[in-house]
Amino acid sequence: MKIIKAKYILTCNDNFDILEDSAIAFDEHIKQISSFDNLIKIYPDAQIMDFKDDIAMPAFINPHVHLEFSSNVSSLDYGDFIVWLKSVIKTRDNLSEQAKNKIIKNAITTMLKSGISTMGEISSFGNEAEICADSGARFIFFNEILGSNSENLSDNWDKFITKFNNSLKFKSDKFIPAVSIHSPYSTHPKLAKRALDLARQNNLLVSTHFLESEHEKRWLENGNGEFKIWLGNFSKDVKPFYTPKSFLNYFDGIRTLFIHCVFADEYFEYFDKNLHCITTCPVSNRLLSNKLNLKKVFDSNISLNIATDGLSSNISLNFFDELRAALFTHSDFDLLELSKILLFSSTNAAAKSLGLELGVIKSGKIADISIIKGISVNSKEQLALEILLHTKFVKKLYIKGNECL
Ligand code: MCF
Ligand code: FE
Repeated sequence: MKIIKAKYILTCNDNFDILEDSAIAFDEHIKQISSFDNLIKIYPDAQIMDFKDDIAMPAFINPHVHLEFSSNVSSLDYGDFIVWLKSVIKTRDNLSEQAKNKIIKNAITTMLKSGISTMGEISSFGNEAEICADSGARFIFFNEILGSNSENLSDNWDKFITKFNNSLKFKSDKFIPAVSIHSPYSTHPKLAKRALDLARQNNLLVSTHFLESEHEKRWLENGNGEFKIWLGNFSKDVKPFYTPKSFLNYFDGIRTLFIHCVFADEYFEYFDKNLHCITTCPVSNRLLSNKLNLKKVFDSNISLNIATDGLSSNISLNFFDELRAALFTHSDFDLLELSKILLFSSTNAAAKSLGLELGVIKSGKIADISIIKGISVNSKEQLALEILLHTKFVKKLYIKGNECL
């Protein structure tokens, strides 16, 4: 048993309660939250972690990253989604070839140091599974499927299922194999259906990029625009596989993370509010398209979480960098309110959407806890904001009760 003594505990519970001068008793799970004096009476043999000047909070969840792109610095072109996509197609084999073990391990370490315990890895090639499984972090390992050419469907399926079966070898409570349908413009309905049936039968989590750019919206709604011109280079008489609505129907009954959704406002009403959530990647969205309509997400009662995306469309995998970007991006929100929303979305809400028993400092939850260097504030109301403004790295990170930094 361990006891953390802290100046503040950000519980990230539904009321966003902040406790003062309290302590947390935990092993793999959180056992009890009470005064330090009380807890040492109940657990006299516990190991004491004295962070009396610091802040304890649930570790972050970064549900969407592409580690295979971690070697990118400036090889990809930004400012327009299609321009970016063309540069990805040209360089993605090279980039993934350069993303040697060391680069991927460094990327994971950056994330851990910024207080992320749980990472959603989108895997295009599958070679990083073992590194992820051995990293100490908790991984949802989303095996990506894509392919639009109806003549290559069985090749694309074989690639996916080989990757998926390989990921099953590492399966544990901290390495959870899952499925990623790349996007409606890149994944043939036959592939999507087959992969989603697999997800349904095995209760797997699913992730998909959805309505990330205006080009994608135009393509799915009207079958024209830049996507038509670009896809027309590969085959003639190209037509969209789905409308936005028919694409959403494929995810019926499946716990799914819809990534980006920058141009999806008018389709929010068709999301399953219990099973479907939106993952926003503020930096990536700025580089490739636009910002998410956050107000509309909340008005539609859709659960939100926040992710870095990969270094394919970001300059940092540090979660505090991403949260600060979110804070400055969504300037139509009250500053203090948004600070709380961002911390809540990256812990409690994200855990719920992934079906994980963590993300809240509450007895019974898995002990994924980070310690943040104490900040003097005039009022507790300012604490969430000041944490976002001043933190780059956490002081300590516990995953499933074990110190991993
Ligand atoms: O999330 C960003 C932007 N949207 C779509 N895809 C990707 C992102 N970062 C990397 N990707 C990958 C994706 O997984 O780029 C490829 C896919 O493998 C594009 S399609 C060949
Ligand atoms: Fe992505």
